[in-house]
Parts: sequence; C-alpha cells; structure tokens
Amino acid sequence: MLSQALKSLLRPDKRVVVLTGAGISAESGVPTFRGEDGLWKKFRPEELATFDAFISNPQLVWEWYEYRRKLISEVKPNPAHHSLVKMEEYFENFHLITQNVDGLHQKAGSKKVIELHGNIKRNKCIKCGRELEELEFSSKEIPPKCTCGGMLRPDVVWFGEMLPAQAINEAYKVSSLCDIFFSIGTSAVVYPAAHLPVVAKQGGAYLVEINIERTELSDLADEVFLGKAGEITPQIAKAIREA
Ligand code: BV8
Ligand code: ZN
Repeated sequence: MLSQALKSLLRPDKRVVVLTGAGISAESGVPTFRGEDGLWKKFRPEELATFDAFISNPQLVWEWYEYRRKLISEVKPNPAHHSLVKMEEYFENFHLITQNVDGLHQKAGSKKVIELHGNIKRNKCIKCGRELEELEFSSKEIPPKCTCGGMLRPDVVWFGEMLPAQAINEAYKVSSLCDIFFSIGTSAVVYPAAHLPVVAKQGGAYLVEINIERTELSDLADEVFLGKAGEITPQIAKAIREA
C-alpha cells in the first residue's frame, strides 16, 4: 500500500502539510464543485461564486448559499477528517490548509485550520465589513441587512477576490518548508491554492496525492493513491501509528 519511501518519512519530527479540497467532504454527502453531482451542475461558477453575480442577483446567490448551509448543517465529518485530527496530534510540525468552506475539519476536531476560501457559516457586511455568524441577524429581507443598512454576504472568497492575506501567506510559508505535502480531494485547478503543492515540491517535499481520479497534479506527485479519501487517509494514519 504505502511505498517504503513514504513509510520511512512518517516520523513525528517530519514537517507535514495537508491541502484539502471538496473531495474530502464528498463522503460526508457534500457535493463537490466539478463532479457529476457537482454544485456547479445547474449554474457555472462565474454565475454564482462572484461578487458581480451577487450584486446583479443577490437573492439567487444568497439562496444558493442558504441551500448549501442547510445541507452542511446536516452532515458529519467522515473518516478522512478524523484521520487528519490524529495526524495533527502525531506530527510535531503539522499544518492543515483547506479550500473548503464547510467547517468539517473543525467539526472533526482539527485544532488549527488555515481556511483559504473563508467559511460558509460566517457573513460579512458589504458596506462596513462587519462579520456576523449566520444567526446574529434578524432582518427578514433576502439577503439580510446589517445594522448599518449594508447588505450581508457569505464570508467566502469568490472568484476574482483576494484570499485572506494572513491565510495565504502562512500557507505559502509552511508549504515551501515541509518534508511531506498531502493533496487530498482537490482537482488542483483553482489558484492560488493549486500552486501550494508545486511550491512544496520545489522546496524538496515528498508530494502525495489522494484522489478518486488523476488530476493536473498527478504527474508531479511522488505518490498517487487512487481511491476515496475516507478509505485511504485512515490507512495513512494507521501506518503512522505503526511507524
Ligand atoms: C484570485 C469559495 C485574483 C466559494 C471558491 C486562469 C488561470 C489560472 C487562474 C485563473 C484563471 N482565470 C481566473 C483565475 C483565478 C481563479 C481561478 O483559479 N480560476 C480557476 C477556475 C481557473 N482564482 C480566483 O479567482 C481566486 N482569486 O485569483 O484573485 C486576484 C489577484 C489580485 C487581486 C485581486 C484578485 C479565488 C479562488 C477561490 C474561489 N472560491 N470557493 C464557495 O465555496 O462558494 S473555489 C471552489 O473551488 C472551492 O473553494 C473549492 O474548494 C475550490 C477548488 O475545487 P476543489 O476543492 O478541488 O473541488 P472540485 O470539485 O474541483 O474537485 C473535487 C476533487 O475531489 C476532484 O478531483 C475529485 O476527483 C475528487 N474527489 C471526489 N470525491 C472524492 C475525491 N477525492 C477523494 N475522495 C473522494 N471521495
Ligand atoms: Zn454594515
């Protein structure tokens, strides 16, 4: 299953970075973006996950996020999320970077999660920038209004928007310095997140990919595990315990 090369690297003193995408939440029942059950099926990304889409059709975009929030509130982390919690406990120098906005890593017990694309539970006012958790506002309008009168939006990073500077800077730093970089459940097409495994490889890291199919990253990876994150990640976590 695991190569000797990877097994020999699974020591507590190794610096490990994990990048996750929508694929790690698929087995929890959260649709991915580009899969056949994908969220983008009815609409294209440009039609929904952009500021312009929100301004031109705030109700549609808000309803789409409300639909996703409801779906996410009913799902649980899966064995892949739980395995990453164990890996965080095992490695002295471990960083989890996610493109996901579903908060399932935190729900599973991961203590430190670098959220590159924000979190669907949070909203912010487009006028004063105030951040509000989803239940903090009462206005019945759709989208709801902030106390300052501005419209609320989901606190996620849309296409064409900058990623939170602190998150992306830390992600670049730890990726460039790590010994092992795991890319789990991402199609590796959305930048700058998709650049992180390349930066890791350039920094000398051993690059491992876990995905149900090959991606643009597969040729660069030292090891590709073709299979479900919920089945493979626990095997990696188990090998670590036995290392
Ligand atoms: C920016 C939050 C610029 C919102 C998201 C042309 C070339 C290169 C780049 C660009 C370009 N044109 C535009 C760009 C920039 C653009 C970009 O990269 N576009 C891509 C599509 C080409 N990037 C941006 O706009 C970013 N901002 O660049 O700003 C800038 C610069 C200066 C000044 C101002 C601005 C912002 C990108 C963030 C967009 N927000 N989400 C929301 O969630 O609603 S992106 C969205 O895609 C999610 O965050 C998601 O996580 C992310 C990546 O998708 P994946 O996670 O990989 O999910 P996907 O469905 O694609 O794949 C799932 C994978 O899992 C598959 O491979 C599948 O095989 C696998 N899988 C499925 N099941 C399983 C599994 N694997 C394992 N087990 C399973 N069970
Ligand atoms: Zn406001």
